[in-house]
Amino acid sequence: LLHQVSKIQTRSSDFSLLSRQLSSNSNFMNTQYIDVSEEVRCALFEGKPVVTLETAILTHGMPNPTNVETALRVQEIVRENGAVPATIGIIKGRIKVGLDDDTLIRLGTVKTDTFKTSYRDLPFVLSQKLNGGTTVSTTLTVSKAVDVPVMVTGGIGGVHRGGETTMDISADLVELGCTPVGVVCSGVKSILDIERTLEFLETQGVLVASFGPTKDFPAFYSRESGQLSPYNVNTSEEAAGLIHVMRNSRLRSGLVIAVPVPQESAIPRDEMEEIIKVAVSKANESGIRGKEITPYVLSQVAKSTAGRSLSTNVALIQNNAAVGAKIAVDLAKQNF
Ligand code: PSU
Ligand code: MN
Repeated sequence: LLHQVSKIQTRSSDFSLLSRQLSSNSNFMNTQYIDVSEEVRCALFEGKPVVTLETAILTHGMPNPTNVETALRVQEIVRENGAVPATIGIIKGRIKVGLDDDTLIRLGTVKTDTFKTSYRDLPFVLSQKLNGGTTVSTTLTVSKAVDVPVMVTGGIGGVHRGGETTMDISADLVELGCTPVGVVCSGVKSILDIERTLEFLETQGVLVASFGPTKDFPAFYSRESGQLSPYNVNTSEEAAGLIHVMRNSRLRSGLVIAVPVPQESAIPRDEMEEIIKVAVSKANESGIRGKEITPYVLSQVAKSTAGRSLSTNVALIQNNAAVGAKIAVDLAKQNF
């Protein structure tokens, strides 16, 4: 019994040490607004591979019930590939790292009063004790605050078409520029201006590497964008190597590992282009602005492809989850 008690004591003092480490880690974000689940806390303490997952896709990017099914499946895939999933979302003004299934299902089902929470929205959502799906920009910030170096999403935000006049540039790009976390995604949606997005990432100091044999920067629904990625890696070890050096050398910025959608689920680029043009001009005509644009265009595209774009979206996120988990596993090895 004594042995057990002392084990428990060590454990709980270990945990308080961990919490102190976590809050002092942040000249970044104070962890007092963050609750880390027991499972994720243990994994972090034991140096096990962890992958963070965003929830703006769950709350604003996909229709119900596909959103919930996908979020749950993505967590399973992360586990099957040897890492611990940490889905991040905001519940009544508390940032949760590692949502339990019931909470995740509720967040993806009851959509009234649920905020698409980008970095700039945090003071409002937290102080008003609201629920929120976290975009890549917020998820990155929280990942850094709890010291998880790998996050997975479908596609990051980017420079919007016409961004040179509207200045609609996703906060994802700016946070990537000052948050040393590796983001595994399928590039940016072709609803965006891909060339300018890559330029902006370069300016922010964000390394972009495509993953696998395709040298093109992927365009979310399509494997190619017509723009080359500045770098290319072929294995999860190589990708982990990039993240390891980025962190170990204390660089300020993050990096993007761009994984093309699996061939069998891809939609050809020229086919997507027409559909997207229509959706973007419909958004303009209907006066859709700011944070509403991405969810609106995604839903229009899903409608006009009769759900095909949604299946592609699901397939690419699942694939990214597998790749992200493998990278986290290899990174955990390099960190020892
Ligand atoms: N990837 C998807 N669906 C999405 C998004 C990404 O497959 O809905 C979300 C991400 O959360 C990303 C956000 O951070 O869209 C970008 O929104 P905006 O363009 O308003 O910055
Ligand atoms: Mn925007």
